[in-house]
Amino acid sequence: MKRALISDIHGNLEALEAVLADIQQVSVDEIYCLGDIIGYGPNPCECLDLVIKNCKATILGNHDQAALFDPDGFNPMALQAIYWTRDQLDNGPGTPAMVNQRWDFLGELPRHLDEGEFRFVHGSPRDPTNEYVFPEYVFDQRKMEILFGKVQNYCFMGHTHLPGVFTTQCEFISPDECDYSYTFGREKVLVNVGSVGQPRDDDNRSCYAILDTDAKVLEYRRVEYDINKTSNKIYAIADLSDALGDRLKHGRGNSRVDWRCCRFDIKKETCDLAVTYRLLPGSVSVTAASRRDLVGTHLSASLLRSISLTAFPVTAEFCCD
Ligand SMILES: [Mn+2]
Repeated sequence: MKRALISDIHGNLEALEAVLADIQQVSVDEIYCLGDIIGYGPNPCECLDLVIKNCKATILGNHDQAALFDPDGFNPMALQAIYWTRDQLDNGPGTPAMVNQRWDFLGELPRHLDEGEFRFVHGSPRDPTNEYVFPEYVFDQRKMEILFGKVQNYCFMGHTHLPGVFTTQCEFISPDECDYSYTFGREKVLVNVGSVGQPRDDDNRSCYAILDTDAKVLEYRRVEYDINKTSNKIYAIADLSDALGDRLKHGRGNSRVDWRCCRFDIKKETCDLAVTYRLLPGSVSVTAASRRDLVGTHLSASLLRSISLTAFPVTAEFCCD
């Protein structure tokens, strides 16, 4: 069976329509959605309607959950967007029955789905809704062992918006590094399928994956969509920060130290002071005492206060994925 795995649509209708059109061309049997249908983007109702119509199974994402309940750990930009999204869901287009259908659909979403050797979650196999599995976690063998301990064979997830395959050898293999195709062996894998509506891996095209459950092959696909159309909608809505439109054009989340820089630096054990990290527009400059302080961390407000400023320059913004 061929199954398309989409995730992190985030109210981006143009991206979702482009991906659904691409899926139609490659003939899959069914579509699973791994959560975050809404939040950030300008068309939550329309995206929900398309997911309800097209997806055989859907998992609850943290933004879907935040629309239903009190948001937890959201920054001001994400918080304002989720309150606006709630308002859209309450007053959105369609009949009162459609409004109810959208809320009912969200309210009944499962947190995970297990089908034999396949597990589907939004965040991680340990905490299916909220935990991130970032590429740099491959540096933390103990953590990866715990996560793999929660998986029978193959686990599929979204949440970080960073597509790639984690192996039990503590590797992270991006789509580029496997030529967009990965064949499963007997080893367990954790697979991030990437984001349809807000890619963050420096490629602004929508990302999704097709899983052939018989051949045990995963194929990544990238799809172009009308980014300017979506961004302009965001710019026209006061409650959605312009930064949410800007980031679609760059295809990146701009809160974190680039893990590839960290990986490179760790191999060069003696070059702390020579490293310069990517500077991001409009971000807050900080420096850190050691590169080890930065690997695998979010630069949260508390971290910024606790770092002693000595060595190389690093830049970050506060964010909520
Ligand atoms: Mn997300």
